[in-house]
Amino acid sequence: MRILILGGDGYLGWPTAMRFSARGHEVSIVDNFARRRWLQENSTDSLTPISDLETRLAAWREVSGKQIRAFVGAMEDAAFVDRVIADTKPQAIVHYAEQPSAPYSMKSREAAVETQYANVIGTLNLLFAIRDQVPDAHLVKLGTMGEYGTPNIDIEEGFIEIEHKGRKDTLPFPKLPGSLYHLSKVHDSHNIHFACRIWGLRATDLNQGVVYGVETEESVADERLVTRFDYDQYFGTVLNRFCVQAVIGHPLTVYGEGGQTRGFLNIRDTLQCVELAVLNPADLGNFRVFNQFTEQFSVAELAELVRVSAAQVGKEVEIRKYPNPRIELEEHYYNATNTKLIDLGLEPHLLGAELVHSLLGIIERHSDRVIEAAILPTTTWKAGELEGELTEPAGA
Ligand code: USQ
Repeated sequence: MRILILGGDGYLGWPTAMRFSARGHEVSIVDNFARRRWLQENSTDSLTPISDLETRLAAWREVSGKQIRAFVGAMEDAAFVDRVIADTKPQAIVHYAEQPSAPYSMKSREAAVETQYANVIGTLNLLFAIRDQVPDAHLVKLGTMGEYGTPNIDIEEGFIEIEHKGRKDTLPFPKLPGSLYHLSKVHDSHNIHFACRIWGLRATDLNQGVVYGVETEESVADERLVTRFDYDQYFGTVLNRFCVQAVIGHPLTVYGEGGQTRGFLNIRDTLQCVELAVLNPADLGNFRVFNQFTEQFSVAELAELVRVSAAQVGKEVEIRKYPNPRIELEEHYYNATNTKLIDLGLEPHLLGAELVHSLLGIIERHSDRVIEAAILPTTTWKAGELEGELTEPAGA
């Protein structure tokens, strides 16, 4: 298939590009290196030393004998998006090209606007390009489990059958996102659903949980192929952060009580899920939603897993409760459905001590690169404490 990967230089995009290329698909990628820039602006960097895109592509050619085409530009640039779609005529488009961090989106008004503009306008540009040039193409969009928030009922896969005043319908599942980033994905979902209903496009929204891990089948072949691994307050996800903290002897940063429960998955399973979605496309006019995670854990459970696993390899780790910089429930009901990808054949890599040991080993090799100042949160969710932006005191 001709597959276009948007955000193909990122944490998940780069491994996804290699995965499809290895399997003989014709892969093109788009990126504007925003992720590299955001990290730099926040005086931090990927733990793994990542090559620039040119080196990655050359290394991939050398290792696999296969070619990945690259386009450098921003999804907010409509003319650029149109040109890429015209040039590549994709049959499937995997869209990761968004600002992915909740804390970053809450950092300042500027960062919030940047997040929603890049994510919502970028996706909108893409929808028009698909409508006008490749209306049969299947859009596989990376959404987030965080669109649903933490309601006190079971979370369904995108839609819920409800009975109201004696009548029944199947409607989009209610959304209660916890950050302006997560909200940007809600806006995307609505726009994509609209494009499927009104223009007859086809799309799969992958509502992904929190990803952990770094190695994939393809990335281990050559060190120039490694993907990024972030552990800073903005772009590091919780388990990756805890593992870095364990290696450098920093207390594990549990925010608040640690009862926050989320869906999690291994980076290898992200690739499996995206591949399953691409190979089993939605019908024309259909907007599908898959909940993309394999297991649920609370933050406290993850901290305990890291503590115990680290102890097994001789590392003493302290778990510490920090004041929660976010506004979120710290004890809550959480039960999300995730059967659609399993039905398509997903075989999960489950989380255990072995994976943590392997992550600790990889981190150890690069531990001299850890920038400790980037770990503790400085951005908070609370009104009046948005970094450097609010001029009026709260409530004024
Ligand atoms: N947390 C801690 N300590 C930390 C970091 C996080 O206790 O040092 C807590 C957070 O307060 C939150 C939970 O761990 O309750 C998850 O936080 P996270 O930073 O790992 O994940 P989140 O902000 O939800 O965002 C990440 C990705 C995002 C994706 C989302 C999926 O960055 O792109 O959409 O996971 S989900 O969480 O299902 O919405």
